[in-house]
Amino acid sequence: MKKLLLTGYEPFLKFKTNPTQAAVESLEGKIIGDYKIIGRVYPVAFKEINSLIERDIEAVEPDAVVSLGLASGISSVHLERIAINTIDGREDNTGFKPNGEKIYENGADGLFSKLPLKQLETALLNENIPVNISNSAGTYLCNNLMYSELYYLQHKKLDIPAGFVHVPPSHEIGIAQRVPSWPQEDITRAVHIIIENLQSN
Ligand code: PCA
Repeated sequence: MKKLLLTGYEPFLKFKTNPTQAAVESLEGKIIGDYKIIGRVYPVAFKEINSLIERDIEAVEPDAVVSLGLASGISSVHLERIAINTIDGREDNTGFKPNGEKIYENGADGLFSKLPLKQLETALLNENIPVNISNSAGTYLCNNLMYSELYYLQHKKLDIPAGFVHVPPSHEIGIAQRVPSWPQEDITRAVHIIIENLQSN
């Protein structure tokens, strides 16, 4: 049985929950399509994230990696196309505030997703899930994780589907922050559909 490493994030900044944590926890251990799901929930910590994803790829030896993050303000699933070699923005959960540093000194400016984005977009639309292919994963932890994941796989010559998906807030956050939100079950269902449709195009 193939293994899929599914990662989410813990709550951060003003968000008291993170729908990606709930999605990972509910899909962990399940068999979806070709894959057994191995779930991990990461801390929102710049100084830890590179070694966490490297450690987990090494330990799990996944056949695919799907990483998830919350993006407040979006109202569709965002299939991220590219990660860029920089970190910037608000402070993380340890109090560290990035300031435009590179993630890897000698890394490429950008690394493209290794998920079949067009195929996933079609699959989600067919299931009536609003979705867009996004051309920026930002400069915060999610972009950092996407970049370091793709960098590590490239470095190890591991040619497997891998990439990043941003999801909208769940209603809990939507109500507290007055931002567009989705039911948690739709967010989890979108992730399920993505995994079911990962088979190479
Ligand atoms: N979203 C943030 C970091 C953690 C999360 O779930 C981001 O988009 O960078």
